[in-house]
Amino acid sequence: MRYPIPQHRASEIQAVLHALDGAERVVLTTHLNADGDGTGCQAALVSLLRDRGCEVRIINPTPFPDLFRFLLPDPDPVLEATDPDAAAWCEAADLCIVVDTGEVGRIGRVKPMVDSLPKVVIDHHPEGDSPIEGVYLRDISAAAAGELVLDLVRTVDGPWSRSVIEGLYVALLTDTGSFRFSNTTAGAHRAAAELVERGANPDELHRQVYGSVPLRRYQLLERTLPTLRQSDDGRVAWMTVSLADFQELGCDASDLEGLTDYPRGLAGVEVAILFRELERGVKLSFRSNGRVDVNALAREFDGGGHVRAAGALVQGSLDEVRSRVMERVAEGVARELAGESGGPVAGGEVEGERDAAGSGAGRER
Ligand SMILES: [Mn+2]
Repeated sequence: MRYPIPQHRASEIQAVLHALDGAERVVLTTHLNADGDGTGCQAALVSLLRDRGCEVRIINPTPFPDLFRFLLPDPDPVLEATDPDAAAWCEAADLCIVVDTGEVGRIGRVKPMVDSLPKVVIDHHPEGDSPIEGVYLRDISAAAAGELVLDLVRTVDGPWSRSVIEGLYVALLTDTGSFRFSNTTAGAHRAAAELVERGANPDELHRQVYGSVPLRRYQLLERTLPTLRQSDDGRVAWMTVSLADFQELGCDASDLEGLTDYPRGLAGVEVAILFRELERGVKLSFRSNGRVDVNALAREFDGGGHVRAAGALVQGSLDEVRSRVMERVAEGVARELAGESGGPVAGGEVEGERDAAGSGAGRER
């Protein structure tokens, strides 16, 4: 093996392999609004499980994203949860593998379909309030769930198929924000290096994932950038996406990707906020540059997430919500920086933000 698997992971991997033993029909699922990590892991796991003689279906709570379809092996393993056959397929299955979340609420409408199945959970988020019961491969120090799936595949030495190599590379690529977020560890680079050595093409995969921007995304930026503001003390910056612009341009949630980089990138900013006007209420996306725990800020509005990325859904008109939020955020930031014990807040990633409604509608990555 090119580099060792950490001991705590290795023992959990053995438990997962034990759970896979004898499984013949396996359902794979991930969180609402699947991202590159969830879908990349699924592509790899389909390949691994088929190699072991299993029949596999991917059944996700929201539609499988077109952007990541190229990762899947043939024949197409996706069965949409809205498909009338999905529940019946699950009923005859003998195992469910959940990737990139361990929270009951995050698998939405898939939950009742897989309730009675034994479960394996492969995740890199901290345990939440309502954990899924099952055999866990969890390590919050993993940059992506894909890093854990890679260790699983390394343990059994393959298959080193295109879906494994590209799926797991894309999982790492997307969850680390192209290897620049704070979760870009040596371990993430080692995992990526192994995948490149096995044939992943960084240039081509980056282009497939990030080089297909629709024009409307730049048009939305053109309309949104003029709303960029910075507080007098410079610590907070924010932008606003109006419902009218969003609808006129025919945008979807994926078009908001990267917008918070603009307020977050301003000199002196500790906290960036994106206000997104909805038909009912306002979606807040918080990002921290590392000194302020935005999970704590989001919790003040019944939201949550990670220390460096969090979200909330607030009822009220845009103007009213914005002034209320700015007031509380100014207080929160002042309090956090005053009480700072030195050093940046630990862990957390630009991933896993959730809103108070629990609908998962606000998830961006
Ligand atoms: Mn992830």
